[in-house]
Amino acid sequence: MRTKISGVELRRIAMPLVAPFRTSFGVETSRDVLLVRVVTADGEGWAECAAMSEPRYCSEYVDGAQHVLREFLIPALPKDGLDAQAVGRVLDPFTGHRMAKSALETALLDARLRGAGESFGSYLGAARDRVPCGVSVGIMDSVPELLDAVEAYIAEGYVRIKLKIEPGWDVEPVRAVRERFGDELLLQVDANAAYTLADTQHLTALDDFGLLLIEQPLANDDMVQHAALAKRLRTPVCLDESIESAAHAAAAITLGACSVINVKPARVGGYLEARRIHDIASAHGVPVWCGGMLETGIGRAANVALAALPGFTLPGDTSGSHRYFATDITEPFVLADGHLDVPTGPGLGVLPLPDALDEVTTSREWIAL
Ligand code: NPG
Repeated sequence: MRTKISGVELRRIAMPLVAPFRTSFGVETSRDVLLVRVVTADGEGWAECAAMSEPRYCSEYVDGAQHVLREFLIPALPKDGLDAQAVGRVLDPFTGHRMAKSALETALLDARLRGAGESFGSYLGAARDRVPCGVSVGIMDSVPELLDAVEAYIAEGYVRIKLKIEPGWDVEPVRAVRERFGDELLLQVDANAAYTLADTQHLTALDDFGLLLIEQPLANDDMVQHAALAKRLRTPVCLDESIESAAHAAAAITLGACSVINVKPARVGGYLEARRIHDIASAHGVPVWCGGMLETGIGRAANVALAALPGFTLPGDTSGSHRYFATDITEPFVLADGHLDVPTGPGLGVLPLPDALDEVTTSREWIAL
């Protein structure tokens, strides 16, 4: 079904975080988010671009994403309209820029699904109406501070804890969390590419703690080295940054570079590619889970829908809105019994609240087609 598009609004919002979030690649204190709103003959569609302020997690960054959308991706959309499922093919001649592409495709899918009265979850193939939620815990100044934070998240109901690690903050915090909260706690770690293969011996110390997985221990393009490391560790290796497409996922599985995949739709160019990764992983018996990038309610809604697919067998980084923001731009996602409900309304099932959105808006531009 072809949808005629009249234009796209690119809107920037500034969202202060409730607490600084530190990873091995930097500290976030506020989220500078690019929102995409498409206006089509079917109605409007919304999406959130996951690119961060600086190109540290990957090469994309929010000013660059807005630039490539304005100058290349939006002008490439055919004037007489297109099927939202064909967006990927239309944008394919432009290399990279997956986060920008993902936002444009998602907004067009949202418009189409809202027009058709179908939810994003139903369209993607969701198999449940709520998803179990984990929480990602940043690097802290001290172990007692970390234990307090983990205790509070467990009290809120989070069913799985992910600790950010880096050289100098790995075995000790993991041991402390295990000793304090016991062996039953679902626990995993995320290095964001902070180690090299020379650290193998050191990383084997983590094998004693019954972790669900170690995420992205080595550099993004170290696929072969990840395969070598995976042979030496008992802890399952999960890839995040290394997997930018279904082709990468297939290669990683074939190589033995990972036995679990963190699927972040923005990182792989959109929810349709994310579903392809889910399908490939499922066919190989490789579990996947849904990552997060400090999304507002708009991005969170789409992630929760994806996390409801049958192959997402591990809890995701699909935390409640208040994990990051005092006030969200949508109705907040609130944890109930450690789960979030999959939105059931048409499209993403949530919309920005106009007043909350205006309050945090820092700029808007309209690109007519
Ligand atoms: O809960 O939304 C969330 C964040 C989960 O740790 C998280 N995200 O490396 O997975 C990651 C990390 C991240 C955050 C990556 C921001 C990139 C940007």
